[in-house]
Amino acid sequence: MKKILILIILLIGVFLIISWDKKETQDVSKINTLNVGENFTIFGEPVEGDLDNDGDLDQALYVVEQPGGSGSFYYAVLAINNAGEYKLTEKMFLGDRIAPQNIEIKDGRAVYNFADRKAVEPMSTVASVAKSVWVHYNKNTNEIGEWVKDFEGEANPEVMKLDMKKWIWQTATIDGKEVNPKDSSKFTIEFKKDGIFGASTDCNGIGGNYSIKDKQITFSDMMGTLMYCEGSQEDVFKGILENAESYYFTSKGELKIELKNNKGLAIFN
Ligand SMILES: [Ca+2]
Repeated sequence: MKKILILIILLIGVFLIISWDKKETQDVSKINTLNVGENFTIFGEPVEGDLDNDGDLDQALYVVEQPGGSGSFYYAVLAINNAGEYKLTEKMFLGDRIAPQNIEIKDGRAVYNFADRKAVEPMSTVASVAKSVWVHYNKNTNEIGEWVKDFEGEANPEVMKLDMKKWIWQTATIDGKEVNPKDSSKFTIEFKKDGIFGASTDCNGIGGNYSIKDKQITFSDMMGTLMYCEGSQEDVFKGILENAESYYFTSKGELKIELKNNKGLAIFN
């Protein structure tokens, strides 16, 4: 009788251990079961942090594509946590045969640190140039892009600046709706070094001041010519400037301006 009792207790114990183990494995492996795409694998351990500013932990990961041949293409991908379900963003290319070091979470962004080669060095050279790519997640569009931090005074041609060109408005998402300029070429904005900007719409010219602090941008003292044009989209464009909150650049060469209160986003190129 005693033996049977001990046996039963042992069996219960074993059962508990097995089910506990299973539970743990499921939680940990959740991220690893994400389908990152054919020929892609997750490289190293994902790093946790809040990347969409909603208080829960998201994940940043390296994925590597080995399509065959000698290339190994590394990408940044974020897994955004929605009540325990992770949704992957698109992939952002980092480099071919780079040497990933780690990922840090800073100011709600994922910083990918890795070693790459100089542009002039052949692929056979060991990657030795330290690089950090700040990856910014946009909640409104579920897109990621490179965020260029503190570029003032940089002479690197790869680093984008507000005053590098005349920006042309391409599209916007405002209150969940896509808004496209009827004639994109008419909506432009130019940033001068002294904090003054000049813009044009499909009707008037606008000018004023802008100020930048960290990633934040504010347009102020806006003035313009006062022509009236039937069917003009000037109010939409002015609304973008008036509601601008922050900006960043993407690897596609775009300038993205995010609006206050998650109202939306405008894309310039
Ligand atoms: Ca989050």
